[in-house]
Amino acid sequence: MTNHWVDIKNADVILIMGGNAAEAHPCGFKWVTEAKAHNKARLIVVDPRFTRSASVADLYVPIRTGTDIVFLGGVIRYLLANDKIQHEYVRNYTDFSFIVREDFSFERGLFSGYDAEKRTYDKASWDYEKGEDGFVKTDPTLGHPRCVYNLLKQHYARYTPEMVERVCGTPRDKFQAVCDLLASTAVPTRAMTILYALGWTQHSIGSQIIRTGAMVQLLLGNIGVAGGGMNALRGHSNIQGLTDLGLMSNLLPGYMTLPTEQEQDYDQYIEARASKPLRPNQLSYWQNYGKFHVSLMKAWWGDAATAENRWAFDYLPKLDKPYDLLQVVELMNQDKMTGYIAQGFNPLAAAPNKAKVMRGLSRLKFLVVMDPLATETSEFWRHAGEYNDVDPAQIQTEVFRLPTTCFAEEDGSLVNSGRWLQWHWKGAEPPGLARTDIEIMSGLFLRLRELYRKDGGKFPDPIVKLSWPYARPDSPTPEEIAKEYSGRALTDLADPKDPAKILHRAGEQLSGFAELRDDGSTLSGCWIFCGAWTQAGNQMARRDNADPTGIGQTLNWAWAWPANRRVLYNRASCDTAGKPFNPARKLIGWNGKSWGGADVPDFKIDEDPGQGMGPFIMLPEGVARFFARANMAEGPFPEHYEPFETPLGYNLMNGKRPEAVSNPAARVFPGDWANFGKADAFPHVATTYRLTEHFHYWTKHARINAVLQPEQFVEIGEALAKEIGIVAGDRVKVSSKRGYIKAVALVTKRIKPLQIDGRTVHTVGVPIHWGFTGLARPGFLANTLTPFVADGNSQTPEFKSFLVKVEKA
Ligand SMILES: Nc1nc2c(c(=O)[nH]1)N[C@H]1C(S)=C(S)[C@@H](COP(=O)(O)OP(=O)(O)OC[C@H]3O[C@@H](n4cnc5c(=O)[nH]c(N)nc54)[C@H](O)[C@@H]3O)O[C@H]1N2
Ligand SMILES: Nc1nc2c(c(=O)[nH]1)N[C@H]1C(S)=C(S)[C@@H](COP(=O)(O)OP(=O)(O)OC[C@H]3O[C@@H](n4cnc5c(=O)[nH]c(N)nc54)[C@H](O)[C@@H]3O)O[C@H]1N2
Ligand SMILES: [Mo]
Repeated sequence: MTNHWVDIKNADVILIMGGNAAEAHPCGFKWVTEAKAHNKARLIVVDPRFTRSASVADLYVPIRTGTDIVFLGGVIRYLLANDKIQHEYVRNYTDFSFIVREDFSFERGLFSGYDAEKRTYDKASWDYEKGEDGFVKTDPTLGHPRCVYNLLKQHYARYTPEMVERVCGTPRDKFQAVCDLLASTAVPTRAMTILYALGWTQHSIGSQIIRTGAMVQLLLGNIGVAGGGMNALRGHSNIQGLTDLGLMSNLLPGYMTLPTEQEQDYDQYIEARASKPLRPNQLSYWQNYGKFHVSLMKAWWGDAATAENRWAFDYLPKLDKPYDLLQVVELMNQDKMTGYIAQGFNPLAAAPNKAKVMRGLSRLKFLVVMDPLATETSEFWRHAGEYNDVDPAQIQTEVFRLPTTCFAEEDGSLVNSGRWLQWHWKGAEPPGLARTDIEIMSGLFLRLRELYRKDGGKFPDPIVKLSWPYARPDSPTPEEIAKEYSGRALTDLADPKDPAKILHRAGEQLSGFAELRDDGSTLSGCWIFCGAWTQAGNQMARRDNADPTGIGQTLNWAWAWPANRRVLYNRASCDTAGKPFNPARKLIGWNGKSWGGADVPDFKIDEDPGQGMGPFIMLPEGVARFFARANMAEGPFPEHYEPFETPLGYNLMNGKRPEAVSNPAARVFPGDWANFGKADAFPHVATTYRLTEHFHYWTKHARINAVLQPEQFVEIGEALAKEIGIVAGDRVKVSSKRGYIKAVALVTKRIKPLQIDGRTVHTVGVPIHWGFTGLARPGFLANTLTPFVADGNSQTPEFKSFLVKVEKA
């Protein structure tokens, strides 16, 4: 979230699109209710299904899955055509006036530089035009035909209400009603929040859907303000912490990135990330990358990371490709993976195309499952009737189960969607043989290190020299690890402005990331967490909910990254002179000497606004981007592509160009092309989702949840039920190109057929929670049905839109 949960109460308009907050985030949803009750906020829900969120909305609007870019592109067109934008904001705080290179082009669904064979773009032309001084050329009059404003207008001119109706199936009057409500927040005193989750991310074009939403918010001046923002409602209680700490194959902690295999040189690696400003007087805060990086390497390798060995740069793996879930399953299938550790993860249930995952797991030599429960993954080799029709004798994989504790049985911190690090305390002692994940990982590490010490190996240094300074090496405490993430001084640190003044003695906890240095004198395991545990103690354990201005800014409750800031980009809540656009919901302001207010300023604290520094200080532009340059796989402006399994078979937005029906830069493994179904055999659109009564695949082990939602069902609209001759309670068979499941039919008024380009399209809803372990009725895995294709940026699978055929079982 750019904002945070409590801040939702400040919104005047709430758009829930690509998520179902009432069911998947029932506690956080109370802030939506607060906004409606106390702020007369209007709630809009755009979803293929009439959900529990929709049931309390002022406006429910249906949409076909995977077509949100057409809808949002239509909104962009409407806002530009009817001059419903916040002018001062857009002119000063975005790249509207920036001039784009002459060789950049877009034609019928493809941008300049496409290589059809490799399915990737040469992105050189996706850039601004630069002057002799190295800065980007701009045209503040916005008259230049290649300035971002004009290119944007031109790009979305095709996204008309007629197209929205034909592609999304959204009735024109409903679309118009959404446009009017959104446009009402273009004035500086009204704000809209967008709440989204997997209904936007789990598509082959997911990242670009989210960008389109962000562009709408920028046009309306809704980023950086109270009650505004782009708010990703995250999943598992600590999934925000997972990405913060870099637990993705291409990331390092704090959103730093691993070097690629082309980057063998340390200086080259740093220079590519420490971007110089693209406009005069801009901050471009990532120029400090080296300080964050060296402090990380000191945390990981201690004294072994020295100036001479370039802070142990050679110890870092150099990436040839992302090693996300689909890649790993693909490598298993190619016999390129010997073993796999599933820690708190149930890939057989969670990954797409169960048959392919099954084949992959069966080819491993060993599989380690660290989990408090028996999962489908740990039992994948067991015959479970029709649901898991395998012959154990044919599977040679050796499976080890290491029973872990569960989050409620240990102390630690969780990062919520609003970036708050909240400390928690254990509620119970773990049962039986269960051990914490930290103990198990430490045990593995100490034994591996011993093996490397004894036997050597190709390159033992990264393991043997890993810093392990914990009082009990076999069981580091959460407190020790939290202090390390936050960071400390390794030598006495003098004040750069006054060398006689010592800021911190060696060994003291640091106050924040501004103190990090690139000379080896500081250590921090995750720079954005720096300040979470200071000399004053554990900031994450703070529980003072005082809210001095009444807008939900409880700065002494827990601790938010970065720097305890609650609303990112909050400088943009003020005009160019530093006066809040909306004094009634003031976050910060300029008092003539410094910035301050109800939040920690996202700006240089003493920067005079007259100097023209832009509010988006992490970007070299200093302003927000409509034109994404080379940062996205499929183009600098979001463009609609059909899901890989499309009920239409063509793309109306580009005149049915055959090479650009679906995302031309999505990731597909060669063997999977034959595994996509077509509408003639699989005429119904399916989408998968969760229910409040279950948490993925593990609450079916708890009796009360298993009783509440005992078995797999699928939601089918009344018209489709009639067409295939079934009534509520009948058993149906749902098939896709990958396999079939059987389920109880729930016939409902909540899913209506859509009219798409002159034909009727039915949507089928498939909740995801059941399988063949636990106390609920044994059943199929929903992911038997889903396709193996991913967004080319995030590698997230297309769980939300695929084709099936439903028939009476
Ligand atoms: N009770 C409960 N809560 C949970 C979880 C759980 O398992 N149980 N899981 C947690 C996790 S890990 C996550 S990631 C979050 C997920 O949170 P959500 O994303 O809110 O959860 P989903 O149920 O997957 O909801 C997706 C919604 O998007 C809609 N949708 C599908 N396709 C499209 C589309 O193309 N466009 C639009 N506009 N909408 C579409 C679906 O109909 C559905 O209503 O929930 C978290 N919260
Ligand atoms: N078709 C379809 N597929 C989907 C989705 C979808 O919407 N549609 N959503 C996707 C999403 S967003 C997600 S997040 C995944 C979820 O997929 P998973 O993360 O695999 O699902 P969970 O059942 O939450 O698995 C978590 C496991 O962690 C264990 N666990 C709990 N506490 C601890 C602990 O402290 N330590 C350890 N080691 N284990 C613990 C639980 O027992 C459980 O088995 O599913 C994905 N798959
Ligand atoms: Mo998730």
